[in-house]
Amino acid sequence: MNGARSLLATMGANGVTTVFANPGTSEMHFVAALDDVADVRAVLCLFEGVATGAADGYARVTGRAAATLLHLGPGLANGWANLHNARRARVPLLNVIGDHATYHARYDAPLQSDIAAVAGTLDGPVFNPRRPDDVATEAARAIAGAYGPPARVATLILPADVSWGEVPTPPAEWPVAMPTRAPAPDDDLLELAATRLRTTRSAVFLGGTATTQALMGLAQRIGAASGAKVMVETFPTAMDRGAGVFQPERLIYLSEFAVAQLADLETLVLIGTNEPVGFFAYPDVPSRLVGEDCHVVALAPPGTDAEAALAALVGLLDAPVVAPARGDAPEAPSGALTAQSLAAAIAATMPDGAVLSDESNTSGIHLYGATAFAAPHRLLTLTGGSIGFGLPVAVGAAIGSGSRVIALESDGSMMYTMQALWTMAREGLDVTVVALSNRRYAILDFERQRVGATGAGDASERLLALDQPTLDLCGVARALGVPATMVTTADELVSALRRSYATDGPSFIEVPLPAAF
Ligand SMILES: Cc1ncc(C[n+]2csc(CCOP(=O)(O)OP(=O)(O)O)c2C)c(N)n1
Repeated sequence: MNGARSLLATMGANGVTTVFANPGTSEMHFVAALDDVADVRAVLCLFEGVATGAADGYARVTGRAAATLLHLGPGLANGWANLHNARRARVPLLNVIGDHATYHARYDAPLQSDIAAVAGTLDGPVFNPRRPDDVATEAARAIAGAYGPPARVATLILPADVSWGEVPTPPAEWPVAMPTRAPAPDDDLLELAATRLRTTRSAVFLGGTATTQALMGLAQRIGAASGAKVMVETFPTAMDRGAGVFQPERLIYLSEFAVAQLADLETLVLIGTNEPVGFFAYPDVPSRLVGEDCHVVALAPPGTDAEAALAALVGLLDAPVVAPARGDAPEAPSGALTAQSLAAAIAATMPDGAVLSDESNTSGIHLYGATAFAAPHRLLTLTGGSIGFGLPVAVGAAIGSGSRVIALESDGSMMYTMQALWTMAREGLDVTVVALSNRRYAILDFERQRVGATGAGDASERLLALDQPTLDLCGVARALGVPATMVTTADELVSALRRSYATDGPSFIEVPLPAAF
């Protein structure tokens, strides 16, 4: 038995049974060992950003870590942006990076780089076993580090000679990472939060792991008993939504409006997340969104027990059970394709239990409202602001959940990681990709005004328009093995969506839309 095989066996023993991979020479023993370890499924991704985003998506829908397999520093760097999104999503993830053999490093071969330094920027622990018989324990430590709490991107750097070297005495049982309990909330903070919720203009602010139906239901009771608003962060990791699910008010993305939304609050109680701040700085707009006099109570920061905090507040406030608001999903739309009819078409046709990977950007401005009473589903959003997350996350979410995934993908973002389509085709994943083609980086038109960057001449226009040549998105999808169709009306979109939900495997629907701004 070699080090690579002991890694895979340890992963299997710890439930890390899916690996999203883009291998090279230094990972060949890991690849070969896959034939010996049946309980680990490896999925080939044609770009590292697909592998890392898929591991993020898998964790968002299962709560469990998947692994990546990446090739030295350059492979890690190619995958870094979606690891950044995963870090911001606070999901568990085991990032496995092959390296040169330990004795080869000093020769400064072409692929040599400081992998640990790059991995260190992900805020998770980094492990680097130097002998084959250390691999299993270090891997178990890395998996424990990934689960935290808080959940993190943990990295295991595996030198080639550690991978191919013999493990002299394999353990009788593979080491298992022991789960660690998330710390309970502080009693004094609980009392303070309960008192302020009752006596001041306040809001409970949810994020992180607190956006499940069960936890949002507790928050709803707290809101009803205390008079506090219940809000949710702008970009939740995985949020239950739809008919029968309590829907908190979402913090608006635009700082100018978010400041107004929070302006009258005297108390903000944080559950599962940190204090909200502006996505960017803008001239004359504050970075902090709450008013100066607002008392922020960090009751359950990331990595602590959000459920215990909410349950304790329910108890302290003696909060009775309340029914979620009722409403109807929109009718299936007809007529022109617009941001409104797109949102209505998605909401009207959504299959029960679907996962919505939302990278619709400006074209999706009506989506959140329209889907409030759609069939129950789970919403995954762009936690770290690094575009190109939606298709890779859809891959991982489809593999992890086994449910229909709808990936709403704006054209500019899609072009970062469209290789994900090939993995969808190869693995036969039930993903409906809805490609929103406004042929612009439309949000940047708007951002340009917001930051006060005036001047809109030909040179700057060429950096915002996705034309000359026009992107043939259906052509891209077909080239990567996914059947594709372009719709021209809302009626056609509704039919194409219904057809795709009834068909196994991926499908691709291109929706031409006018720019929303
Ligand atoms: C990795 C990364 N690169 C660049 C950006 C900057 N950026 C933000 S939005 C955007 C364009 C988005 O265009 P598209 O996905 O077509 O959505 P639209 O704005 O047209 O709705 C860009 C380039 C980013 N957020 N992340």
